[in-house]
Amino acid sequence: MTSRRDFLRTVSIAGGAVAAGTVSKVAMAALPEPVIQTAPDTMPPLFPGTGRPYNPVVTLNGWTLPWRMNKGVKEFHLVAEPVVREMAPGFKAHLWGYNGQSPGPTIEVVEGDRVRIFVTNRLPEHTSIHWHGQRLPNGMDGVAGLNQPAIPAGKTFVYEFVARRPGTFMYHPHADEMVQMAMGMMGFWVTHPKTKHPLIDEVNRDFCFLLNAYDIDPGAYTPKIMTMLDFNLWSWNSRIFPGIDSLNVRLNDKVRIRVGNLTMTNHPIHLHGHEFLVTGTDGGPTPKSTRWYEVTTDVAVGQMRQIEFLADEEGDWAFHCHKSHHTMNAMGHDVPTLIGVDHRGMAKKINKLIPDYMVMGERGMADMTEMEMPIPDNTVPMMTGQGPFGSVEMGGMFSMLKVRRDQKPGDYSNPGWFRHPPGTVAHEYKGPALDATRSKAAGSAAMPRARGGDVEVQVRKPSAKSGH
Ligand SMILES: [Cu+2]
Repeated sequence: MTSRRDFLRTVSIAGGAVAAGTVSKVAMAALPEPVIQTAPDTMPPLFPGTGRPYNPVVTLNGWTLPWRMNKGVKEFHLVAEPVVREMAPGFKAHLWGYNGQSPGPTIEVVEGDRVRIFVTNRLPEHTSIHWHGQRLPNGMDGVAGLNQPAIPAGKTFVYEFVARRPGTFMYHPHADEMVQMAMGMMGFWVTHPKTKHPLIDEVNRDFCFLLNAYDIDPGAYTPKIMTMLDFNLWSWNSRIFPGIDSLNVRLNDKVRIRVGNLTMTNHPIHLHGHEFLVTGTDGGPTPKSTRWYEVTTDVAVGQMRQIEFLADEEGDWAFHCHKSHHTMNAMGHDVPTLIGVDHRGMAKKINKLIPDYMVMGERGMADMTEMEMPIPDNTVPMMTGQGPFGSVEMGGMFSMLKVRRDQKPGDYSNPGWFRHPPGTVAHEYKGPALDATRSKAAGSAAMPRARGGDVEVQVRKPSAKSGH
């Protein structure tokens, strides 16, 4: 039996695409050697060595799959397999993915390319791949049972079609889908336009990532696959803050960000400091007449959105999902609200009963980092990240757009923290204090009530497991 090491060669993608001319006829008739990448770093863009030229994307904490040209056909080899993904430093998850990672590598092709994708199944169960959003022959659509037999464990299937329209796409299994997507099987696909497209602008930086979610108990490694809505890890490309790389750009770069959502809920993606246009959806580039400026765009389940903006404000700008519980990491959220309750000394008393108890709404989530609450091994704190001014109190779907005057073109490295010009940072007011007098009108309604005195609601609703 050949070992995995013999079969799969680990190749750095920095070397670029495999050139067709260097491979013999016999080799071209064989399966393309699968390229495996296990590092969770954001890899530099893969410039095409063969085929039509295009401006490549950068996959956040991910990479692009090299191909080989075989008589004019772009051949890729995806290997569906169990992987170990570092979701953040100190926290590894046992997921399923492709070619060493979850999500799988980004596939980049050009409009009009004939594409042949070999899919080898090294999972313990059958699978298939659906090419989400593509125009293709019905038998290539990848719904197991409907369009093709499922790919049995150990077998390789071939998909082949022409990438007919330019845009932002995804791929994922359409066999035992709930389990396989809960385990992290998905990937990004970009079809670049073959000529200048009236609705697709050229950009200096083109980023992409998938929204995905997991339910992994603190201290555990494997996602719970039966979870419907109450996931506890909200990730971008199976990474959680502070494990998500920042998007580093040069001042006045035109930037495109493509986002696909393969979680079970919607995510309002919010950018600070800039306004953007939604220039593309699942259906391709949006007509110019439909575009308006926004700072948040909702990406619903199964959707793709591409946003574009001019990065013309220097700084470290937050970029995150606007659902505040999606910028938290694993922890139970059945915690009573105690804001307004004088709980001085209470934490100590409760701690006698529940050792790790922490009061919320008094000191902010900074306690999580500063108190160093004991947490199980292989777990990241619920909210963390140390910024230049203290704890950022964030987790999950959070990153930064870093805009710098001196960031070199083509340089995607992290420039460090922004150096604020003097006098441009919010600071403490040190003048005389004012008595906080409460306005008589405070708390009144638009009209006086007909009768009855003040009523204060004292009820605490019973907690219920709810969706997100
Ligand atoms: Cu969200």
